Amino acid sequence: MTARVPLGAPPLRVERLSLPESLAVAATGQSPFGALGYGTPDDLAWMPTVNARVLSEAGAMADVWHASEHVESGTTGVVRWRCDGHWMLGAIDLDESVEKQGLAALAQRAYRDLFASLEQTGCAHLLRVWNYLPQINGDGGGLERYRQFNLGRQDAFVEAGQAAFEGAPAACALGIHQGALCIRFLAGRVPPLPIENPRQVSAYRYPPAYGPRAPTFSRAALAELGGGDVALFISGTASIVGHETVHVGEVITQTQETLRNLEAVIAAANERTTARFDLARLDCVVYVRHVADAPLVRQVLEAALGPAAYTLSHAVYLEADICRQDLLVEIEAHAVASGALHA
Ligand code: 3EB
Repeated sequence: MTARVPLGAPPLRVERLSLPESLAVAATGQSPFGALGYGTPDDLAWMPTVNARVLSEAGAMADVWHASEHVESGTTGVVRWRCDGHWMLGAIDLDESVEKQGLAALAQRAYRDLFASLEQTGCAHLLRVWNYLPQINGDGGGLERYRQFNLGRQDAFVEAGQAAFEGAPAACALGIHQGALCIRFLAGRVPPLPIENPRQVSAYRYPPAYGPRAPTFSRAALAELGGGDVALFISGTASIVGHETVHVGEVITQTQETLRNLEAVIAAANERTTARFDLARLDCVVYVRHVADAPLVRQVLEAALGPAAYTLSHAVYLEADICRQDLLVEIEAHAVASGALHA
């Protein structure tokens, strides 16, 4: 028996589907709670999309979330959200050419509204955040745009009284070539359990060499979903040991190091739950800076996991810039397994 998810809360479920499968789910009339689309059309209100080129053969994909059938949608400032009273999915798209604000100020405004939307819906706890920034490695007037983003994001967390260090949500931050500043998030009524990676310095403790403000995220988070299930949300994971990039310029060894980091995060998570998570059973998104590297990354995954691994057949490959100029690949993931969090 799980006691932490409030009584009466519908269990949250997720499935990774092709675009046609996702549209078929929606066509049954039982409109899904919400989805995060990869390379999907940008006109589906329930499926905010990530504006990055899909490199995997299956083409456009979506992570479709299901909760109760009573989904309310609304807006809070710049946030569009869907909420069933227990779980919430939110999306922000801010076009910098329209907003005429620097990226730090824009990020701060986006996160201010994000926290206001959590308050409005009562889903006070962030389970996972996905950040997509146009030209992430570009110069934003003397400071790299990712570093500007980190400034505004941390300011907003501190201003809202949200955990900006220990207890920060699981997240990723990737660069898209063009489009709006996009933030997507999943929230619930129960705080998740943050997980760090013993091989890496916590990102919120990165030294100032990486920018005036540290990135605001935990390496992973565990959350009970109801129905006896636990979710593991693994943040963007790359070839970083301690706080330093390793294997600069080498996509194959960067991928191998990334897998070691994923293993370490999964092992740390497994210590905190009766659920069993496994590198070979993840829904991954693999971001590659250079399209030509995608087959090499795939070969490393296949060699490490075996050709029949679930992780391999369910991975979505996207072309994206990684937040550090010297990183060529980043992998994020989620998984759901039956179990409970340790008391
Ligand atoms: C790293 O480990 C790689 O700024 O939200 C990974 C996940 C990274 C999330 C973020 C950045 C973020 O530092 C970059």
